[in-house]
Amino acid sequence: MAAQPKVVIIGAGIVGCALSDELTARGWTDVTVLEQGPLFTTGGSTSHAPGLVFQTNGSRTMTEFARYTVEKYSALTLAGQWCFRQVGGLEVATSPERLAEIQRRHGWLSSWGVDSRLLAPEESAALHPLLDPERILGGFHIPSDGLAKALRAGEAQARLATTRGARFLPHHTVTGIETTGDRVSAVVTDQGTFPADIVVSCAGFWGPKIGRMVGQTVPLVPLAHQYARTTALPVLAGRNDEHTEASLPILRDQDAGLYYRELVDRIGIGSYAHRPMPVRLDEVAHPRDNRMPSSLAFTEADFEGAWADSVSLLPSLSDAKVEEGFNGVFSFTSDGMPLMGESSEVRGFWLAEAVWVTHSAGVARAMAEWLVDGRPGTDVHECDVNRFEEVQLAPSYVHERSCQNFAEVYDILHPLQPMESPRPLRVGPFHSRQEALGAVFLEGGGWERPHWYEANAALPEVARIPGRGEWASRYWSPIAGAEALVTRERVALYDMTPLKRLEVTGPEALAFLQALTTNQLDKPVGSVTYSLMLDEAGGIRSDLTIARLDTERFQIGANGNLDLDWLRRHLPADGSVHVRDITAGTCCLGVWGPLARELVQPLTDADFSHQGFGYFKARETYLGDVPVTAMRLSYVGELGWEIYTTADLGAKLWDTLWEAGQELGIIAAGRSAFNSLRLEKGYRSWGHDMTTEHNPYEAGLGFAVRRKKQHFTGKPALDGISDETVTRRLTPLIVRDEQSVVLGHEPVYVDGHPVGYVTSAAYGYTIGAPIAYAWLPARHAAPGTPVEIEYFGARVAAVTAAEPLFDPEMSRIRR
Ligand code: FAD
Ligand code: THG
Repeated sequence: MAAQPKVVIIGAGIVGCALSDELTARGWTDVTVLEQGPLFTTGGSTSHAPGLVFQTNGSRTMTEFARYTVEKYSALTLAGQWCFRQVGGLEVATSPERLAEIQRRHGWLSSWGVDSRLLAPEESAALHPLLDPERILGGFHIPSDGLAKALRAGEAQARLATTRGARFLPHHTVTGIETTGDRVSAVVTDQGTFPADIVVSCAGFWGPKIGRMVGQTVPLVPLAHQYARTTALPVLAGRNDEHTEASLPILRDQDAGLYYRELVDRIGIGSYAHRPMPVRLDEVAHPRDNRMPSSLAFTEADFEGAWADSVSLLPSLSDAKVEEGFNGVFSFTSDGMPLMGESSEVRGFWLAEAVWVTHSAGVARAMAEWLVDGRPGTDVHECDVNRFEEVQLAPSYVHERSCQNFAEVYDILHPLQPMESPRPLRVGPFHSRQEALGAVFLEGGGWERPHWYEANAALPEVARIPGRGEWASRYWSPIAGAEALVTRERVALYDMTPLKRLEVTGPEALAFLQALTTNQLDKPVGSVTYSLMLDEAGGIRSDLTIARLDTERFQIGANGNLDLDWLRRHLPADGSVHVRDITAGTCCLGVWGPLARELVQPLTDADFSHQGFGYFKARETYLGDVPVTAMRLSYVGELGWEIYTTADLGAKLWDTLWEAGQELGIIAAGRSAFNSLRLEKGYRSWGHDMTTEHNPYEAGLGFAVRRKKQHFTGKPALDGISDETVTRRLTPLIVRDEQSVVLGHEPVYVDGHPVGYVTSAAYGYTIGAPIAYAWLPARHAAPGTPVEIEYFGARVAAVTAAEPLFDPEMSRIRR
């Protein structure tokens, strides 16, 4: 590829326009934007977006995307007209649950560094005088939110790009994409063919259709969403003119599924309070049909409830009526996040879809960084198009989950709240045993995962478990605490089947893994190594366990599909290394606790003593009738093994261990206990505690980096970085009040100022205190520093601690 690749962007909606600007600003100026409709009212979703930009999001990445969009569009004009008007954003609570929720949301914004404040009903009505203060319990004000003029912002960015060499070609419908080998080579339109080194599909809800041209699944669903405009309101007369449009804050009543903005002297109302209305792509109009593809006929009956709720919240609406409305189409995904990145199958085919106006500039910036610099400057693992498990790409799954996501878009969602349907999808071979023990399953990655077992309700330890607040009690039981204690006292079985397992084989397997990870893997067969995958900039892409099971065969314990994707992308072309996902055909039980050896040793001829089977060692042997791979490691920080076998023998493995464990008081334990135990030991969870935005030293994982190794991805970027030089640290906090168990994403204050945020949290049953891990500036990370965590609007006292919080001598594991 030339230094200046030929880029073709499909779609001139706000995302395509923003990307053309971000790319050309970085010096990639050979950019062609192909658009089937006219410019810039193309007929896509952008043509209709009322442009509300609310920055609040539980995802730090999404808030950062929105924050940058606000910053960028505030500085843009088109022919002297504004592209962003910072009228502020106001969310109101009409129920006690929502009142608590806006406190939580205020916490997120404080964590992510955006100013906001909570308001009393009268203060809310003072900001937005159309509000009936009697109808609300409180408000949440984000002064930097506002209104984007989506079409103007798009065109303004397109013009900037054009001055740098980009060209925009309207009335060009993309009909095909040509490939040479596994790379894109050209984009075919009804007006001719355009050679391309890189194709970026910014086709909005048409994404799946473009994806099909190269065999790429694009898991989004176009859904209609109602938007209506009222007749003129006397109370708004004279407030705004055609130029200013609006001065009141944008407003959301999420309990009712509604949002509002001013339109000079009218109100625009958007509703999510109707049935999901999925739209079939083959029924969508083409711009040449003289119909707006993204605007469907208004179905009045669906709006009736919305109107009644609107009049109740904003009583002056009773003088008005709906003047016109439409059902506007845009994209939804199964997890509510955008789709970004490069196809894993077709090199050079990228996409940026299911992106709101709100996040458009931030997404475009990250895409341009990714393309030009090789990595996005913001962590995008939640948005990466390759994040899904295969089962999550089934058309029926995508359809149902995306419709569900529409229904839940404004709902109050607990971080542990699982999807209800389609379930069950993935069940391991232990499932019937777990059901018999009263497992309470939550779902993750399509897997049914026990969180605790009702069969353990009779354990005497249950009575020792302290209670906790309402929110933290959801998807929790004191039984989980008893399971954690029994793990530390006796022995427990943990289902590790959902842990992603990859097999790497071939003559160059060692060299391949050495080059991609930080730790020394050139060890004898039977060694297990904890190692990090870094990106080129030294950011942590994943943390892995890598077992050398044979000279040319390794088994990796991974964090998700992105690990598989990353390994595949780096495979040598000569076929000397193979990577295979073996998760589905295998299963795993963690057997952990002080009695683990007493349990396992009698089942095998192999020597499971400390001398015979050392820590972080692996061996293939038999437990009873079952051929197993045993690895001596423990994410819960106890003596024991991960025992792997093939799926067909899983039930036999369970029964073998279960029967042998009866006299030792064995229990089955779930993920709730698991998470608590790992936090006591200070074991990180990738994606929660650290991401590509953090280097190993900041994350406290410098011990897994062998700087002496000749080369590994990210090594040069670590030059000059060490434990001593880092400016922020992942830090354990001990919460002083035993009942205050936080959940993650809460802001941490020092001397009254937000300085960091919580990543993971749990009650530590062994240490007898709630634990929270948090990112803090290094100067506040020294053990013993008093801090406060904001939790549902209250400040909870905590103190930084030295880690690990439990068993720093490793006496439990190394014996
Ligand atoms: P689009 O604007 O749809 O652009 C995609 C482009 O690709 C289109 O122009 C299309 O013509 C072109 N294209 C497709 N196929 C081809 C092809 N084969 N060849 C050539 N060109 C092709 N978001 C917010 O942030 N805030 C809001 O308040 C908000 N309210 C909304 C209200 C309504 C009623 C609607 C419909 C959407 C709303 N959205 C809002 C969502 C927002 O509008 C979209 O998420 C956003 O505009 C998507 O931008 P895009 O560039 O990805 O897609
Ligand atoms: N088991 C296996 N693979 C995994 C995990 C697992 N891969 C993904 C994820 N979990 C990796 N996370 C960890 C975190 C910590 C440890 C193991 C996996 C661990 N650390 C010890 C410590 O920090 O003291 C030992 C490190 C060392 O000696 O290098 O055990 O749960 N199979």
